[in-house]
Amino acid sequence: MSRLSAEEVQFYQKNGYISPVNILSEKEATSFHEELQSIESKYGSDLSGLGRNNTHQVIPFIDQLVHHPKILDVVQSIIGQNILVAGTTLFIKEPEQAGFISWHQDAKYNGLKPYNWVTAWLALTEVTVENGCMYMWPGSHIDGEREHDDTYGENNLLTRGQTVTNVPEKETVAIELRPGQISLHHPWIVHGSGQNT
Ligand SMILES: O=C(O)CCC(=O)C(=O)O
Repeated sequence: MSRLSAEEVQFYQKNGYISPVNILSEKEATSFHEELQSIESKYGSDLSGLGRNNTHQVIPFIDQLVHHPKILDVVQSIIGQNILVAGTTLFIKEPEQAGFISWHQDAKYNGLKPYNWVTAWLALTEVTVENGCMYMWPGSHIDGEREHDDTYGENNLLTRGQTVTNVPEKETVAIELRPGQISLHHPWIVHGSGQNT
């Protein structure tokens, strides 16, 4: 059983995220990363665009990961035991690419209602400020929906470059992870991520 503690659940409810949570060993995460790379080389090109979405439906090890008992235990601590995997995305930031993700709220555009869901991100490699980790604005989920401007930024990895303006960047927290750790975030938390420098 690897449920979150009462303090961790309270932290999530207050701040809109919890991180890091240990799931896999670094060795296990690295071996999953190697498997992903071998799939990319077998098919002759890197996974890109829509090819990074819902890969749990076609890649057995990702299907195994979305049903990983430790991840399900942690998710259960937040939303209860009736769990449906609504989708998966691989956020791969190659060093030579300038992609970033502007400040946004997931619930604003992904269409899932009611807002009793949670996003869990698992790091297969080290995730740092330098290689484009996420940043969370603690407590920003409390007021619900915020206005977004569609910026269609050239290097913005969001489809419309949807952006919340006036985010107090000094209050935001970098979500750095070791391979095998996850972060979880609330549908209404304002968050974004930098590029891999
Ligand atoms: O992993 C990232 O870089 C960004 C993920 C994100 O913004 C999201 O979960 O909505």
